[in-house]
Amino acid sequence: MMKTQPEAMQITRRRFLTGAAALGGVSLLGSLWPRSALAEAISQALPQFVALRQAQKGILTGAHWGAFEAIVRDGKMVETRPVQDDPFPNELISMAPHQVHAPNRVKYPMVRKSWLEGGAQNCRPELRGCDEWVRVSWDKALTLVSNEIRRLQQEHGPQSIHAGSYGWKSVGMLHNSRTLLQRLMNLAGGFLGYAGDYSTGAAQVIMSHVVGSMEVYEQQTAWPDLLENCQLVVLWGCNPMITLKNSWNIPDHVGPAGFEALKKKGVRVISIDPVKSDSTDYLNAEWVAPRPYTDSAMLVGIAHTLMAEKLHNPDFLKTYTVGFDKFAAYLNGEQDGVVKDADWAAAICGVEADALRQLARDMAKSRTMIMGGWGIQRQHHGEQPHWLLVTVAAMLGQVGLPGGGFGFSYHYSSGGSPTARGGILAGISAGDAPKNSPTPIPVARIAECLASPGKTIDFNGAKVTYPDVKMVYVAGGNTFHQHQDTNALIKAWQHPETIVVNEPYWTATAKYADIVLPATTSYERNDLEMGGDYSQLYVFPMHQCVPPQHESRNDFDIFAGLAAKLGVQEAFTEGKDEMQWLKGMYDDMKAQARNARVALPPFDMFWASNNYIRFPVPEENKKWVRFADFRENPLLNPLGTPSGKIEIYSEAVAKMGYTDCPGLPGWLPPHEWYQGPEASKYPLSLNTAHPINRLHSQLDNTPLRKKYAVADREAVWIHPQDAKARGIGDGELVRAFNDRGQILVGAVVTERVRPGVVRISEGAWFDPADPRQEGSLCKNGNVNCLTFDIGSSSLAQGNCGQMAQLEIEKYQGPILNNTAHAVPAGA
Ligand SMILES: Nc1nc2c(c(=O)[nH]1)N[C@H]1C(S)=C(S)[C@@H](COP(=O)(O)OP(=O)(O)OC[C@H]3O[C@@H](n4cnc5c(=O)[nH]c(N)nc54)[C@H](O)[C@@H]3O)O[C@H]1N2
Ligand SMILES: Nc1nc2c(c(=O)[nH]1)N[C@H]1C(S)=C(S)[C@@H](COP(=O)(O)OP(=O)(O)OC[C@H]3O[C@@H](n4cnc5c(=O)[nH]c(N)nc54)[C@H](O)[C@@H]3O)O[C@H]1N2
Ligand SMILES: [Mo]
Repeated sequence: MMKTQPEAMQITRRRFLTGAAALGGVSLLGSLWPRSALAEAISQALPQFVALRQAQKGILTGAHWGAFEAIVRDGKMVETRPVQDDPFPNELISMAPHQVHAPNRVKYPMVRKSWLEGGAQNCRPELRGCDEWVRVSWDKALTLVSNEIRRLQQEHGPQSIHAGSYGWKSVGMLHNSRTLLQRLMNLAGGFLGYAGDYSTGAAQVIMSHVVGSMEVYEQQTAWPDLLENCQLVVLWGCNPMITLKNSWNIPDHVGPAGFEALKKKGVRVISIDPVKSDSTDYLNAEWVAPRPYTDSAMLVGIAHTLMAEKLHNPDFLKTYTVGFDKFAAYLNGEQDGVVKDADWAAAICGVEADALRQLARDMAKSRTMIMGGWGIQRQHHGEQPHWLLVTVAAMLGQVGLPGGGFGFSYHYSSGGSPTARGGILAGISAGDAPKNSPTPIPVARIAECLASPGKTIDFNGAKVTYPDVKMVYVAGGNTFHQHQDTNALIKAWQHPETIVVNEPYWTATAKYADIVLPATTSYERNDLEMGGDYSQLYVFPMHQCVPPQHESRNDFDIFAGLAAKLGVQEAFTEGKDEMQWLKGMYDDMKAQARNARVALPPFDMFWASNNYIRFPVPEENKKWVRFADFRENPLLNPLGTPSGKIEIYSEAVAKMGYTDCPGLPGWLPPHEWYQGPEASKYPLSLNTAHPINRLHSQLDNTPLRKKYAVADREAVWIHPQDAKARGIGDGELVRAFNDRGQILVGAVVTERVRPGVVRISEGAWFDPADPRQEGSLCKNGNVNCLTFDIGSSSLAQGNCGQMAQLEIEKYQGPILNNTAHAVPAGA
């Protein structure tokens, strides 16, 4: 990717730079050269400083969906252009103007009427979501919030304030709302935080026992190596062409480009998914559709075939793993008398036994990369599928070989994009937690924690007791979208005395708060962000495109304002303003880059040039193979497990004594599924994949919605057989329901789902027809009204958002307007 420059030219170009800097800094430079010329000149001097080759009309910034130039006219963002470097630009980028100028922005600080009148302790929490709103001044709002923080710290201690605030916020290393909230709370006396995340709750905990690291966020075998050596890709519950659209940082989109190359090369791909995904189409993959939530059984059956047909690699198992003997005994049914062969698996997973056997043979005869997605672990007993994927990969014996093994992040933030050589931006930190800070709760146990203070649960070998939470503070997350069993959440949400939400928009979480503080979008402030989560390939400036809209403020300024009221302003800001923070971050990154022998321009010049940095990628990193060092010398490079090897059997997990996650992986029937007792009433199995044209709930309030909404609601994909049996036609309104809730969705009748499966993507904003009524119909189709809220197991306590049994029927009730994106009365 990097063009190399002859040494002599580099020197003269560097000299040019020194001379230019000596002229006296940026403002002068800026006036001597137009911006584009400046960028061009620096680029020639420093090849890693990429000149934008487009007309330099736009303002360079970025988002989870990509880096782009924003075109601003008369103070309004009107258009966007992806940066030319982006190998796979993404339509979501075009929604930035709609984000800024959305009609449902929170315009002013607002307080719920009963909270304002009654105070925290007489706030009538049952009126959250249906009370009136009162506009207050910023000073009043900050006084109310800071007084509450002070009171609770004094009277109930830090465990009474839940400020974990899980969520995907916006990109930016300074204006990181969640970290800023935690920074304030640490200075104010501490807070209740969380452990884990919604993405990989089950997998990250079990993987640390099985392979000694979270694995899900590790760099993957590099794409160039994969393209050269891999003969078979198995996408296991993995839809990369969709999930790679967005990244935690600004995406480099090297992953989708990798898959494009894979397709061009004609590498065989098999997709194992109850839904025919866009990736299946794009990659011309063979589609194998198991019954939902039965992957563990399917994997056990495949493992049995490998063993029975002697397709496994005993040498690899002996040298690099522990516990295969116990697993073999499980497969042979030595304890329970049940032989878990392909026929046994087929009866559970609904894929024919011969197909399972063939899959095992194909994987064994080819250089195979098993790419595991994460939907399969966002389930009850979600620890098992990834543990079994590693076990099957270990039996195949290709772990650590070029192009083979398993990879759990090819579908996420472009894992496998080779690591660049340069510097890394460190963001603003949450600071040190005070000594008396409470033990964090598993992130997805929030509702149970709010509802059941004093209750003790298991968590990865430890016990966690829920404190009595009096305040919840959310900044950069959308609890009413992310969390399971929305109706139970609403009840739990009534327990705290005060709920504060910083938000750019009137999301359901904001509507269910007591105090809402209007936050800017990332396009209204200056920031810096890395491009490429795994590659660290780019440094992007995020230039402010438009002024803060309405009365919104940056989260940094909101928390600095609260810090001032709490007497900790100096510690919060360290006496630095926005640009001083950014310069500090840049300078640290630049020093690292210099140590890696990559020269960068001074900050002011970088900033003024409206340009970005692309670091060089060393050749050896393009050949990097995950676990190669372990394979080469397992004694010198052991894994971080107790044995130093892959643990097919984990003594540590076994010792915890959990029946819902024993020491050996296997098939454990889930809480709800098609063979469970609930299936007679609720025969359909839910699939809640991540949305194609959103990031979770983000962008639901933009015109992109027209692409997927059906009858102005979130879509439900139904197999023609299931639709016919219920008299449902394509495009019609459907009520989807179970004992936990009911939602309105629009039917897409399609053979892309396996019969018995319905797909409703996560992320539609919750919009109850009557917020005063328990279990009211959600008019927009928030799927979490239907999911259940239990932990994946006593081990990981991950969420189970990717499963539930339900029924659907044609909707024949009164016409209900969708008000999900409307502003509440008085706001
Ligand atoms: N059923 C089911 N549920 C799921 C999932 C599933 O597969 N199925 N997936 C789960 C997963 S993996 C995840 S990661 C979660 C995602 O859950 P969230 O991370 O909560 O989802 P987002 O929609 O990204 O919410 C981010 C919120 O931050 C706000 N925001 C953006 N920028 C800023 C800012 O600068 N300042 C402030 N104050 N706010 C800002 C946005 O407007 C938005 O409301 O959902 C989980 N929920
Ligand atoms: N466009 C877009 N990209 C995103 C996000 C987004 O919201 N939108 N979110 C980002 C985030 S935070 C995360 S965590 C990742 C999520 O990445 P993942 O968790 O991997 O994504 P999902 O869409 O939840 O699930 C991937 C696939 O698993 C399949 N699946 C579900 N249940 C089963 C099952 O029981 N068996 C099998 N075999 N397959 C099953 C689904 O049909 C889907 O095709 O994506 C990231 N990228
Ligand atoms: Mo996630």
